[in-house]
Amino acid sequence: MTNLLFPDGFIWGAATSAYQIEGAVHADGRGASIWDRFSHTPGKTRDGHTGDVACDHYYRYLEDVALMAKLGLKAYRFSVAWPRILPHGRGAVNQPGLDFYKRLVEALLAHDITPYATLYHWDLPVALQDAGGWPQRDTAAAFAEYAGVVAEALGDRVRHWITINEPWCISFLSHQLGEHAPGMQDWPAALAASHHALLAHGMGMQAIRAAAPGAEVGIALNFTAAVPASNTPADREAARHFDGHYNRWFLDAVAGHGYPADIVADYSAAGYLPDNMAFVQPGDLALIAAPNDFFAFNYYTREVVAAGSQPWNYQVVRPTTPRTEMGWEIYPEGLYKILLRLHSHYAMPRIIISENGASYLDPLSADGHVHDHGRIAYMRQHLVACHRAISAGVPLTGFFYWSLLDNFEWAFGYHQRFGLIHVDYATQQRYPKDSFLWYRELIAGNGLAGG
Ligand code: IFM
Repeated sequence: MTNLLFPDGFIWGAATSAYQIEGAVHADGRGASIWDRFSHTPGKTRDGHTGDVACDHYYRYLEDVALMAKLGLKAYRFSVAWPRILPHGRGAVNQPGLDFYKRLVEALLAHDITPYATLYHWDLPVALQDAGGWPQRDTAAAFAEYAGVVAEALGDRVRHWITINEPWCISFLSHQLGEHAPGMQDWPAALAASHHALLAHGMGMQAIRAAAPGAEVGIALNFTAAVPASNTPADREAARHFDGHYNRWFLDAVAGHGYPADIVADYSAAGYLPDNMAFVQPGDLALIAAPNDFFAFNYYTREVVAAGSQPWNYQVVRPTTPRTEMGWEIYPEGLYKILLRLHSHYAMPRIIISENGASYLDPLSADGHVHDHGRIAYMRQHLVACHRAISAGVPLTGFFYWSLLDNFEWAFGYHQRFGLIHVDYATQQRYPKDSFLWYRELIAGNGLAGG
């Protein structure tokens, strides 16, 4: 039996993002984002699903905060929708948009739930996309303006900020693979976007700290553990590249090591850097590497990679191990290893897991229950990995389950369910799942004795 007691004051949280839950896309002066446009473009999301209504959280936030209180959450990570605040991306501030987040934060504080506000979780205002979007350097400057506006308005009540969520997704998933908005397939644009998303983080941190002195700020990177399919030099070379592309590209830059030279060389050899990293201007790397108050990351799975004809042509191998509904392998060992690596190699002084969770489609029973044993097992295994890491000296201080509610899972629409709370989208009724009750017990006991 594993003893799963966590350090006193451990931050037990849950996370969501604006476009995935809020709905109300035309309410109170909100502008359009690239996800409004993308999801309304035929063929981009499963069954043409959009976030137009989502979980209707914009109107039901009080009910949702009451559920958070029932769960005993210590902290809630939400994102602010940039187009609610600056409908055209820059310039005139839309006060009703700010007021919504003020009301949300007040409700959280009234229940002793610490707000963690993410400023960018992928809903770029379309006006900025039309001016070039993330491949354009100016988007980072626009982000810093926006960050300053929000921090100025909420900074007396919100002390914890995450600038940018998952820059890998913002750049490569969205500009090279084309699976997310804006749906581009262009390596040089994706690489420029990756740099500008990190630059936005650096500039945004400055803006937040200027507007809200004493605020604690970080970025949320997403990591995928990379494991070679065999011990052959060629497979290990493929895993090196995969790890560099998904993880080190962002991590090394944020940690002050600059972009990894081996990956720059791989991208150059592949012809992906025609301008030879000209997007990196003097001073950028120092801005990107400015110390964060905490280091946050999201973890879900690993990939097993085998050699291709070149490191960047690696192949993903699919072992027949258990997977979640997303098809993502359940691999808690990867979380443990990443935590140790952040500690031993990068000496991160304070670490937070800003997302970890699993999609399962367990049905709602006639009596209003969802018996989501798979999710509970996933959570338990990943929390055991966290606990092992803490015992090994890793300064892990918080864990945010993804997600509080079932919600709009981007290109998968509503066909994936990550929530602790089942949402019946036809009625907008919320039903806490068994995992909600399990997590509630865990939070109340600050872990599980004999867990
Ligand atoms: O739903 C997403 C979230 O928006 C970002 N991180 C991964 C989650 C699951 O895919």
